Amino acid sequence: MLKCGIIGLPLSGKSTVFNVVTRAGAEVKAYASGKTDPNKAMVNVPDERFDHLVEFFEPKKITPATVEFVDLAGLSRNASKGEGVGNAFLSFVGESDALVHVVRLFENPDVPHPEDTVDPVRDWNIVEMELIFRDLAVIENRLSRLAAKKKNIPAETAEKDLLERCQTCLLEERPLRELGLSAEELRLLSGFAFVTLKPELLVANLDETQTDDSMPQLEALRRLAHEKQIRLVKIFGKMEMELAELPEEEQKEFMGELGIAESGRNRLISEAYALLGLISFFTTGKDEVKAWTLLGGETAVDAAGTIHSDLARGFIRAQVVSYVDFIAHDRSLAKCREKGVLRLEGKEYIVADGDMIEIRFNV
Ligand SMILES: Nc1nc2c(ncn2[C@@H]2O[C@H](COP(=O)(O)OP(=O)(O)OP(=O)(O)O)[C@@H](O)[C@H]2O)c(=O)[nH]1
Ligand SMILES: [Mg+2]
Repeated sequence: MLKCGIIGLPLSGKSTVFNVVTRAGAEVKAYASGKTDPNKAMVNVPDERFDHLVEFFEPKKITPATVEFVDLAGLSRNASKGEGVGNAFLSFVGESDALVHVVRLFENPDVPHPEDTVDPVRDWNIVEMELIFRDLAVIENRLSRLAAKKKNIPAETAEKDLLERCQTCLLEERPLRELGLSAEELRLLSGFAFVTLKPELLVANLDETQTDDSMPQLEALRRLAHEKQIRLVKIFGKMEMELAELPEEEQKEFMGELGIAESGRNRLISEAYALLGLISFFTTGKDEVKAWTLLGGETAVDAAGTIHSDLARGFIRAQVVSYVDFIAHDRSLAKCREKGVLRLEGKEYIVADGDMIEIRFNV
């Protein structure tokens, strides 16, 4: 199961954002909770195509794609040195596939700021440095073990070279994701669970009164996001959390009044899904309409294996039509076949986002 870990300084609004996304109703306090066991919840990935297919097929069962969100304790300065919730926190970060980094823009005299003032760029840097320190410590540990050996085998020498490159990058205060490592190098490093390799989404947590899109702190954050090539999402945390607790109808009404087109919830989930490089394919029918998740670049046989290992083992062909073509041809498979947009693909076919797939197999 894919996991998005929500990180940030204490009292930046992480649990609030978690509630916006998951509607799980996690506890939100005006003082740092310092708890180490994270809140977790699964969410359905919003997808209009999926909704449309459900409407059309009217299946007995509906199974949307899901992602898990994990709300972690606040990471403070010196966490990598074991202060605060330190190590427990960092091990949870290591288990996440992607990071949702919440920074505080909201002013709220009732909620203290661990650094006393609101300064999102500074806060982002504090957390980022802690993540860098964590990865550096892992590397130093491994390098000293390798150095302690009398003789390194060739694989260890290669590992050492790669780790030293990573170390240099981190010492320049750059995250490992900026190093542009090859798939092979990433595979070699996968056991270390480096946290600065994880894709990151930046969430600016605003108070509902901060509607000025050009406020200096938001601009500064935008520049940072641009420079670091991180996606930035704005959230009116407290207000959207309250909104998320209302029934769907009332939410729409409120959003209309506030001039928000898409809820922060939907935006955040979709962004996180895209951040993870995930795509969806669909299986459809009267029994069930289901959205399945693949990594971009995976093949028809991977798709088959996601559904059931038997389908991968006995794979013959995949019958594929894209959602867009299906809609364009009156939602008729017969018409799609006639026009040649319904295809039979082999094992190596790279699945595209929105493909509707039926696996032909024989076991
Ligand atoms: N005014 C305002 N207050 C907010 C906003 N977001 C969060 N808060 C308040 O800030 C306090 C902390 O919010 P949480 O979501 O618990 O923050 P957290 O980052 O999870 O805190 P820890 O888990 O203790 O590190 C709560 O009292 C929230 O109501 C916001 O957008 N506007
Ligand atoms: Mg919290």
